[in-house]
Amino acid sequence: MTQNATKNERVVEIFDIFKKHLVKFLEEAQPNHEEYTEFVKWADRLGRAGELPLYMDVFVETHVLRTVYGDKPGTEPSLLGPFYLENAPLVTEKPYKLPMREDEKGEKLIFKGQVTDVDGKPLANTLVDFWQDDANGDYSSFGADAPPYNLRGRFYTDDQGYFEVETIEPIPYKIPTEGPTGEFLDFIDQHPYRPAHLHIKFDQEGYESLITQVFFSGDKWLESDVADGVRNSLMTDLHDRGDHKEARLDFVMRKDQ
Ligand code: MBD
Ligand code: FE
Repeated sequence: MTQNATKNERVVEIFDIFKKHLVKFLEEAQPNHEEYTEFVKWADRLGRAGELPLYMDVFVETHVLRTVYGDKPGTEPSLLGPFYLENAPLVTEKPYKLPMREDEKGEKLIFKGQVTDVDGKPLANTLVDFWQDDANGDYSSFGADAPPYNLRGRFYTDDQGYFEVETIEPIPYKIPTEGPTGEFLDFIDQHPYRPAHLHIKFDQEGYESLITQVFFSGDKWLESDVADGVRNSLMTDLHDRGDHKEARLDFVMRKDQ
């Protein structure tokens, strides 16, 4: 017998566990064959509409994070979400400012923070990868009329692990409702909103990549975030500084393994 070179033991392991729980789930939920067929048609529409990443990141990603990273030290991770793009423009000129239009709508926001390890040692030259929605509630490159990579940028922390970046205040995000994901939201009677949030991904040699989000106290949707991405430790205050707003949050990265 020749060995099947592409057999993946981890897939076998996960599929076995999945089947065990699937049977338990079916025994409890007792979907009939018609309901099964309706589900397959809906899942097919979901995929064809390109909404599979959206649906997964809204309804499943939070559970992956809570299960695996629940009680580890360091900043709590939050959802990567479906709107991350690799290779956002590198911003090198200080003061850092996210790429935006000349007449970008929205309130100017200065966001700052310090990145350290779990012992409080500053992590200089950490790559900070930033993305968010615009004042219309759109992410660039995903149906927005904004130019590619608008409000997306990468920059490095200074020798004290600090960074400070100019952007605009994000607004609450309404996930698309006109497709199969919206259909599903109607079935479960759930609103389509996420509280306003900043997405940040931190990368540093020898440390676990940290993917997280920042939320603002007082937001109307914090308690009922459709994607369940809010964590109390990721909340900060927006301070009014007259012609702009300012917010700060510090971040803690943990070593690889
Ligand atoms: C978002 O903006 C988001 O961050 C997530 C996790 C899911 C859908 C839209
Ligand atoms: Fe988002």
